[in-house]
Amino acid sequence: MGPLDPGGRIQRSESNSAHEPPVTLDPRHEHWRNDSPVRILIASSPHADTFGYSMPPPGVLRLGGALGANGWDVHLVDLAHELAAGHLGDERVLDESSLSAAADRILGEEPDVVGLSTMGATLPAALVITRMLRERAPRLHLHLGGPGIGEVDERVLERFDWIDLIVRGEGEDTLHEVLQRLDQEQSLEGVTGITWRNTEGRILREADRHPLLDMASVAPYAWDLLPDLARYKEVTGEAEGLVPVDSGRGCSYDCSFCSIGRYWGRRSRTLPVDRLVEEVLALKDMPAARNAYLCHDLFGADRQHALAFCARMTELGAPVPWECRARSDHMDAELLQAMGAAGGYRVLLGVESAAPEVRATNAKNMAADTDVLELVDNCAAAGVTPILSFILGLPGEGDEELAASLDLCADASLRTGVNLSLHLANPQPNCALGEDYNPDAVALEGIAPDMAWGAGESEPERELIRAHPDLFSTWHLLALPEDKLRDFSRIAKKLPKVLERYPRTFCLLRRVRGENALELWRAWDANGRSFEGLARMARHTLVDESLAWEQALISRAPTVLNTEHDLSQLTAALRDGVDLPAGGGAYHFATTPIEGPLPAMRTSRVSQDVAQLLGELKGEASFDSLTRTRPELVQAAKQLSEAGLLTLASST
Ligand code: B12
Ligand code: SF4
Repeated sequence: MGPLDPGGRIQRSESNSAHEPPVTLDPRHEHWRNDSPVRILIASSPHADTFGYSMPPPGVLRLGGALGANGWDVHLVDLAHELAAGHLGDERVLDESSLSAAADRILGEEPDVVGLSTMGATLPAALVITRMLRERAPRLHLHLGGPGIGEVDERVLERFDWIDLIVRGEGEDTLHEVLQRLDQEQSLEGVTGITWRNTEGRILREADRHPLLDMASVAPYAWDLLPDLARYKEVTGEAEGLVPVDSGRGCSYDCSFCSIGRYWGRRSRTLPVDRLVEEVLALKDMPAARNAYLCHDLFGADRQHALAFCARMTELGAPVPWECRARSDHMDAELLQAMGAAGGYRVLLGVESAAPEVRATNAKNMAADTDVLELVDNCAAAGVTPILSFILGLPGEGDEELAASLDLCADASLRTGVNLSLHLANPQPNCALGEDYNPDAVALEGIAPDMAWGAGESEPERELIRAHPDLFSTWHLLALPEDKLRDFSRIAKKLPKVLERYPRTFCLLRRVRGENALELWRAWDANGRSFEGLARMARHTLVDESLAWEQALISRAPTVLNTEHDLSQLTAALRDGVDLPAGGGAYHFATTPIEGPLPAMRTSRVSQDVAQLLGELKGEASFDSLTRTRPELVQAAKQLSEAGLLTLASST
């Protein structure tokens, strides 16, 4: 690290090379590089989240495309992928040694300027790597950019004097202008969108840059500058073949817990329909690509754009499946139908809380008439799987509001194919929660907020996090009583899994015990048994039958169920709050796997004879073996097979 000299200039005094003289880093007065064109390297900061490894970073790809189009000698390195691929060490974990290898990997490209792309979670690693870079190559110009740096820019420059410049917000035009100035050895004064250190060591925050108004001008991805997508998928084994598409940027809202609105200047823009269609269709020619992941957080904010995109994809025969992210109040039956027809198969929806007051306190501004359960039904009708996202412990949430959210999760889980995603409120920088609660926020051992998963665990990162808690509130939770935070964390981890596996049994238990979802959760949590154990403790025949049914569905194996209750009435009874099916009857059901893009099961009501026959045929592997062992059953087995109730291979 270079100390500040008395004149306030940064003196780069430490060098690994005995031949290298100390240099001052000031483009106005010094040749800080040789005379060849500026060579810039953009790297994404390393991260140990497996899902993260599986997708190349779209921001870095766009920057590569934009700088290349402007004639710069640009290189890209995705350090998350390099880490996972074992290129930074066999251990494939973030530690002193892999961070050091990351610095060497960057230096191996012989850049003049290095820009690290950071999220809040990867900022500590970015700082460790850039510190190493400064020690090893004092002449390098070191930049940071990305969503992790938008608001802590001045403090980062004040405290870490090895960083020269921070780009705030959209990077394409800003970086181009910075490189032009550096290339011509001109001052950076007045370049909008940067915070930087001048000759006197003063930190200057230039005015914000206006976000690009027209996304038509963004350059195509520089796919050729990163490893092939197939390498990404090979390394992580991710099977969905997801490819991120920079489909739109920004958000005009300012929800208290989210930094996206502020980072992108509270403006939402979309990639023009033709460009978006083109970028999605490009997946067809990309080995290992299957599904497009539209990155814009606000699909449907521009409804005409969303409908036009869907119409075009439908005309083309929906050749590429895609998923997106949206506000619940921007979706409705018409748009969802259009999405489903166009290949849209999944949408992440921010619900945050079931309580309108909590949403209002946290500036969600969700339309008052949004009916989440109706929305889920509309998703099911359109064949689009909703992921409902909730945040636990937001300001304004008490037990009553929390119970309402968990009840909503339970009710939604009774609808077909819902995914639930529960999070803890996290006062990260650049959002209202960060501003209002940062000084009191707490880090709790064993509970990393989702934003921080997979990062901040190496000693050099931890040292920075400990020394600068105000910069790294990505690791913090709201200052609520510890037992409450731990309770939220257990709910977030365990409840979605139970509701995805046992939606009926959970809702049935809630009903027969006369409890709400929070009370039932607490009873289960205090009991310490598995959920199945808790259900059996109820000693209630319908609960037992519901559990057996759901276990059969989870097992994905064909199963016969003989019950006292008509299970075909159960879901509707729970969903609509009408009488539960009466006991004392004799019902028979068969569960069978069905073909489709996602694993699914069908439950059919069958006669006693069929149930008996299916029971007898259980364990039979093929028609050939059946012909040898029980020839008298072959004809009946064929009929069952044609009815979709039996799956026997035709030959061994
Ligand atoms: C796609 C996406 C992913 C992908 C790809 C990640 C990646 N490395 O790019 C996946 C699914 C892998 C992912 C994972 C994670 N993500 Co993510 N992700 C997104 C999402 C939806 C879109 C990002 C995007 O590509 N936008 C489009 C591109 C063009 O924008 P961009 O990357 O920001 O880049 C532009 C500018 O920021 C700037 N810029 C960026 N880097 C640099 C560098 C330099 C030098 C310069 C000059 C400029 C610059 O210029 C770019 C072009 O204009 C955003 C939400 C959002 N809308 O931003 C969340 C988001 C970025 N993710 C987030 C998080 C927390 C994560 C995880 C850390 C979660 C976790 N704990 O596991 C992981 C990290 C994994 C990893 N390896 O990095 C948070 C970050 C919050 C924050 N303030 O830091 C966001 C904002 C979502 C949120 N919940 O708020 N993510
Ligand atoms: S949660 Fe969604 S709507 Fe709210 S600010 Fe973030 S991106 Fe915008």
